[in-house]
Amino acid sequence: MSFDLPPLPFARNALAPYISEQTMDFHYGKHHAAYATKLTALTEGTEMAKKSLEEVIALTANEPSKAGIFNNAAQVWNHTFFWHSLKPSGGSAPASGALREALVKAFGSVEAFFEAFKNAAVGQFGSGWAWLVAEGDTLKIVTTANAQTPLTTAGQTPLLTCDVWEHAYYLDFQNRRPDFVQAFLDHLVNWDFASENYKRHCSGC
Ligand code: MN3
Repeated sequence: MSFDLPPLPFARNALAPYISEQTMDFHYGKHHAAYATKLTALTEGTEMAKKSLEEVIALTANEPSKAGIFNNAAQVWNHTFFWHSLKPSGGSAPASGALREALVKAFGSVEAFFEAFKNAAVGQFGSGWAWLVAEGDTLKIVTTANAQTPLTTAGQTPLLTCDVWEHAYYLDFQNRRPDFVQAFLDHLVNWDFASENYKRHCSGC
């Protein structure tokens, strides 16, 4: 078994001008692909190769001797989750429904959520990720460094993520991470995906 690069849920040019085809060629075609290739090479012929991606992440998290496997496995998972967090002509916010209610309850208003998410994403020092997660009956914004993922935090269900590694935005925004995060919130967020994740979380409560 190998850890294949999952297909993109949209065409490589579908998110332009906010995420250009050139960025997708590098970010998906080179970075994401390389994590999958390295993970396959690192696990080939071992018990890990028979596990699911989620199992590999759980088995290697917080194990310094397995950091190479963890980093590549988590980055494969995080990137696949990120692509599904995006869609052409996305953004704004869910007009109605349980997730909108939960956002208002947790952050005061949808606008306040946007501001808090942007501040967290911009404030993540160096490479990492900004996430909207569900925990119990509330929502939280968390950031993770490098390949870290809320998947390994008991009780947290990731709903949505924004990749804030420089490779995610440098070709399109250079050093302007705040502009990239704003474009993500205004034009790219796939709220249908976040709502589905939230529904699954709530059915497990
Ligand atoms: Mn990335």
